[in-house]
Amino acid sequence: MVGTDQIAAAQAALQQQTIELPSWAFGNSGTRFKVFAQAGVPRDPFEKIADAAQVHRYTGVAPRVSLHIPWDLVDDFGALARHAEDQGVRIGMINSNVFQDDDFMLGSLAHPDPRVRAKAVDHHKQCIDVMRATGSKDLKIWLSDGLNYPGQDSIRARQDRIAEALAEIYAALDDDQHLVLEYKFFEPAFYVTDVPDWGTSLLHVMALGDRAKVVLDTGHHAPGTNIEFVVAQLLRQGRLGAFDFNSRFYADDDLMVGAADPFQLFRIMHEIVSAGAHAPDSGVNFMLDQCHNIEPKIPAQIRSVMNVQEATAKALLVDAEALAAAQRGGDVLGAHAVLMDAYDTDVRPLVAQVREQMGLEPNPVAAYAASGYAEKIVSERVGGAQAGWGA
Ligand code: RM4
Ligand code: MN
Repeated sequence: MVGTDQIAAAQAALQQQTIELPSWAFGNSGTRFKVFAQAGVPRDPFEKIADAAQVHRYTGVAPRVSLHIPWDLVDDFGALARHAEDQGVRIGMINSNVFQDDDFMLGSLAHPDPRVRAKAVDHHKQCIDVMRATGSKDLKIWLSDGLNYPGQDSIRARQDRIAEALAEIYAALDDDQHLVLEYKFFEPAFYVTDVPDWGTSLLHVMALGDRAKVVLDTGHHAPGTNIEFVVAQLLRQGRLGAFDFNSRFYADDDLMVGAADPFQLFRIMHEIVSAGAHAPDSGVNFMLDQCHNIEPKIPAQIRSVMNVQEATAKALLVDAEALAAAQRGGDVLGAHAVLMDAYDTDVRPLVAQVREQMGLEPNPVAAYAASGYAEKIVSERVGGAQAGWGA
């Protein structure tokens, strides 16, 4: 039975949990066919951070914003970091981008031409400079490298080139900075993706050192992949560095986390909570990697943060003792029932109470809507070029 102690402990843990926001969720985005413009969208990284700060203001648990370079390039990163602080947030991970330059058509760190590889490594060194200027401690790398046709390049040589380039990037980091390597099973390449799965990412980061870990983007797996199993394995190795949360129906859909399969999100959070990896000092950075193409962006981020909180709350309500006893006794249905009891709990009142404990409005969606911020940015942000993902 879940007692009042467990509920209080769950609420305390939820007050400590943080979820990082992606700057690119606030700019315009779209599909391969069309990037849709929304009124009031930020024109620059300063405005993106202002929007992200709204999400933190009403949820209380989203105090960091990831930047994407060069999308978020500014002349003075110190000023951007101070602006973030003024808004009550700070700069989180720095994401490199070696997938939008003509030079990278055949790859970046795996490219057959050493000149292009050097250019890709240099871009990462530029990102490390941004980290120094903003106080960010994490460099996040996702490579679009791969092959479309058998014979196009040597599969093995490309792994060697990636290993060599990553070692150079890792060596350029300061001692208190970390590198996280993201994997994705396909797209934009179709025949071979050079970092397609957690095994490949893990091999590369293990070769680098203790400050290198794996990023798990929930949308980057083949249909049917048991993501909580991957989570368990990476946690066992101490190599789960970060999550990119989102939802998928088909491929890398980048929809709101918990929208497509809330039960999967619960199962993931159950693995996290049972390993204690939800604790703020666990070294796992929980962040969103989403695009809001047809829905308003700030409310969509608020909703996403709430979805992660609710899945975490349910995981925190699992009766761990009863579960362990049922598992030891081989009670298949009893063990399953313990988990389902937690999943079937309506945790919305519990999470609303957490917000009140933190001095916030219980309903962040309603509080944001009532604030008038959405109308304000539509009327104020006239002129200039809206930020977009540059596709
Ligand atoms: C990639 C990957 C990265 C993200 C970019 C925008 O598919 O998920 O994490 O930075 O998209
Ligand atoms: Mn991602």
